[in-house]
Amino acid sequence: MAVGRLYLRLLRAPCKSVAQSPLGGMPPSRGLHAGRGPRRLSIEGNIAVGKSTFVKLLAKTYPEWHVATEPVATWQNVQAAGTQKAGTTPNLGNLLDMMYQKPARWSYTFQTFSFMSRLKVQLEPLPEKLLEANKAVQIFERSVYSDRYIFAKNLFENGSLSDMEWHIYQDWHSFLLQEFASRLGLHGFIYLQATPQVCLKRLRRRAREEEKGIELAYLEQLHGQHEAWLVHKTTPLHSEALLNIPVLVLDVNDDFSEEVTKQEELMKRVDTFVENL
Ligand code: UDP
Ligand code: D5M
Ligand code: MG
Repeated sequence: MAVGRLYLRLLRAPCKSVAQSPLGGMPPSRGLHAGRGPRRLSIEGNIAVGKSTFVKLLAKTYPEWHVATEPVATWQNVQAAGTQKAGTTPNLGNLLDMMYQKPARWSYTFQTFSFMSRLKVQLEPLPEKLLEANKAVQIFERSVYSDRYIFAKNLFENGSLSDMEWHIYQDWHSFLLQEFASRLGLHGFIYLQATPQVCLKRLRRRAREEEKGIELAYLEQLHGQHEAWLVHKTTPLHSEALLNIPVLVLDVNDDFSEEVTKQEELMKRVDTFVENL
């Protein structure tokens, strides 16, 4: 389609913003999927709210979609890259555990590593099956945005990142997001919402070793960050485009891991949301 005609079509589309994105090629905001390329969504939510469970459910319901889980295993087992001395072990340790044990020492390091691993996941080329699909959908468990607007921000506010670290972090984060804008953009967020108490119950049930010391207060802080960013929209963001990305809020306080009726209800909401992107 000629660019002019496409532009006219976009202008006529009801309730859809055509404001020029400050992020260049980043998918523009509010339900504006230009009809080409995959719809890209991130599943957001507190620790242990059920994101991985939800992503698995999506994969089962929509086998044609491409889903990417959070690279937690990479953080739990950091491998040295080719530069280690002969005879030394390539396993550098469990950075997730190190961060929880000594947050002031390892939080900044963790942010650099988690950002890189999320960046790589979000930049991966489209799988073959999506290239051929009519309406392709890509799902990510969390994103480079939650890294910053949930975790890094919270670690700064609770004193685990210094002023200097937070400043430097934001500087390179904004720079890299702009550099990769055309390939990083998302068209929607699905926010799995539950009380910190429910998350704590699920966290204890999962019993991930590194998370044994997590207390309700930390989940309450993270809950507040999610609500501020995705519901109240009071979190200061690096770009307006991000503010306008549509958010589907799903209440998952009731168990959905075994409840077929609840699962069907959630999938229906996702279906409608994705259709309208
Ligand atoms: N879980 C649950 N009910 C739910 C969703 C999840 O009991 O409705 C359990 C799930 O089996 C796991 C824990 O809660 O033991 C955390 O879920 P998950 O790993 O999916 O959470 P994430 O940290 O990825 O958000
Ligand atoms: O999240 C996986 C685990 O990793 C959980 O303990 C939170 C932690 N996590 C994820 N991203 C970050 C950042 N950027 N900083 C600090 N901690 C982080 P789960 O919710 O279980 O999928
Ligand atoms: Mg998970």
